[in-house]
Amino acid sequence: MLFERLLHRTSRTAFALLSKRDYSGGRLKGKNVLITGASSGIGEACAREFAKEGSNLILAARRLERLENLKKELKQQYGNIDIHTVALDVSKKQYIDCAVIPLKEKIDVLVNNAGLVIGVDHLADVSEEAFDTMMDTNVKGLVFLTQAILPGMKARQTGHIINLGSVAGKQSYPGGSIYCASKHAVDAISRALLYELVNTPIRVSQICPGLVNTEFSTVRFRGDKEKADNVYKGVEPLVGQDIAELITFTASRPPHVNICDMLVFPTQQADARTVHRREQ
Ligand code: NDP
Ligand code: 8X3
Repeated sequence: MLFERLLHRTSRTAFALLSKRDYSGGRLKGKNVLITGASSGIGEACAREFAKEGSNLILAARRLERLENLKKELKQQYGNIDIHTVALDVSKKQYIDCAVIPLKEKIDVLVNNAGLVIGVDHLADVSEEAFDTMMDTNVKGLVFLTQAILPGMKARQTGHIINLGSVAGKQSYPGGSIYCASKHAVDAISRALLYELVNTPIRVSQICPGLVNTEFSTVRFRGDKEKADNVYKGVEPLVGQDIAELITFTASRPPHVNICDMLVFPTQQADARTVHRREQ
């Protein structure tokens, strides 16, 4: 009995220690982190994870009210960090040019996360509007924002750019031509940047998730929640926090370590089209 109680207490202590594991080594404390698309999903989860690590946050998205609510919540939880919010549509270059991005010259980590997919139309039927929206957001937005932030990183000879790629940037599938093209572009841009910055201390990483249950599919199906939920039926998808933890892990490696490219699936996914689903 005594032995059992001792064992129980020891395993509880071990669990408590494990759950407090500090993989970041405190390296993110006080860093200025700009996250685009922080009003939902992966971006919002990133805000929570970086806040937990003591980073200062600059949160950008179109839905300012959501950012303000998130800021309020995180400020209550972690009073000692600075949090700024920016209403920003990354698909409009003129908005990026004239947006007041707090600490623009002092961004340590840029998480280029804002992105979307519209529809599952085959190429022949893709509207020009959907085409433009995906390219302007996922590719041009990422490029223009990087162009706005990179000079400050170069001047300070420090920084980390973390781009949200996708399995769709490694592999195309029917009904995803333009989205896949946009994420293949993110893949190409991330790699080119890696070469261009190899002689600097600035790091470039790409995180490429498979199925993550966020508002992503609801946006894809233009608000049709039932169709969106079907995407995750019979499988346990990733959630925003799973990716956010990998992003903070990536950002918190020592300066000589760069995780360049990370492909992340739920365990029951093997590629963009191969997903093992339980019988319903
Ligand atoms: P969500 O739809 O939950 O979040 C998307 C975020 O992007 C929102 O905060 C949205 O904010 C923002 N956003 C969209 N358009 C713009 C714009 N023009 N300007 C500024 N912000 C914008 O989806 P996820 O969190 O899943 O997506 C985040 C990233 O992860 C995307 O790049 C996506 O391609 C990628 N990804 C997602 C996967 C998934 O399965 N969910 C898998 C692989 C990659 P707002 O509407 O307020 O502007
Ligand atoms: C999102 C993953 O498979 O819907 O980038 O394209 S997928």
